[in-house]
Amino acid sequence: MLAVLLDPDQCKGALLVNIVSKLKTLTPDFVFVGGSHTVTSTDTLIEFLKAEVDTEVVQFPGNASQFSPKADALLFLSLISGRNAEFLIGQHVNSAMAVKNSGLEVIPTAYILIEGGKSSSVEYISNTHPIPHDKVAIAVSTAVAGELLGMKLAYLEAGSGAKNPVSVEMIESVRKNLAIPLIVGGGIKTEENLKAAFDAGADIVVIGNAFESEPEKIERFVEFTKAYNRNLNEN
Ligand code: 1GP
Repeated sequence: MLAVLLDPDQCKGALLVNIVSKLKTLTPDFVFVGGSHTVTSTDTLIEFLKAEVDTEVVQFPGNASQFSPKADALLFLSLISGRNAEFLIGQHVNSAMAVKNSGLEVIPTAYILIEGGKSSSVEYISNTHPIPHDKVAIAVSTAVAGELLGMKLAYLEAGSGAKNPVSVEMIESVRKNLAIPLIVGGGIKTEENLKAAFDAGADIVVIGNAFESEPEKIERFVEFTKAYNRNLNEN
């Protein structure tokens, strides 16, 4: 499946209007909303998306202040590659009652940051170290720990705008050791990157930057994902 990521800090004005006009007719599987740096509610953006597009809107928040009860679901992310309590449990406590009272679908997510060839906003803002790109066994143990803790999704994140996406070897090994669905994102720019992530076992691929710089790619990537699924079903 394909998720189009809208970062409220990057995706606004004419760019937002352009992307939303495409999302009205194209149907990716999800629209994710969130960013590392935003410190306000995403209410207005989510309200706008819900009014304009048919795709499910899933929050992918960088902190508690981004929470909006207006989305369809919330990835309740715990940054388990890091050792900063604020992003393991602190932000969760801050938003817990608002999240619970909203009645929203909440998906506990093992969020795992992988080194992507350049320093990422997540790394800087969360003040955590990513798992080195080639340390597959550490990524596997981290994801399995998340699953054992009861998390319902694992997310391998190379960081927005990463130079190198998460490696095929790492995706394959994590996939092999997990029963829960696997999300992969960060630095995926081409159909080849997308195919490699799907082939390696990603259930959902998240793309932000590539669509912000070339919104016309959305159509190609949505079509590519549909064709990939048709192929899977036929074979
Ligand atoms: C970032 O995984 C997402 O959180 C998407 O990354 O912006 O590099 O596509 P890109």
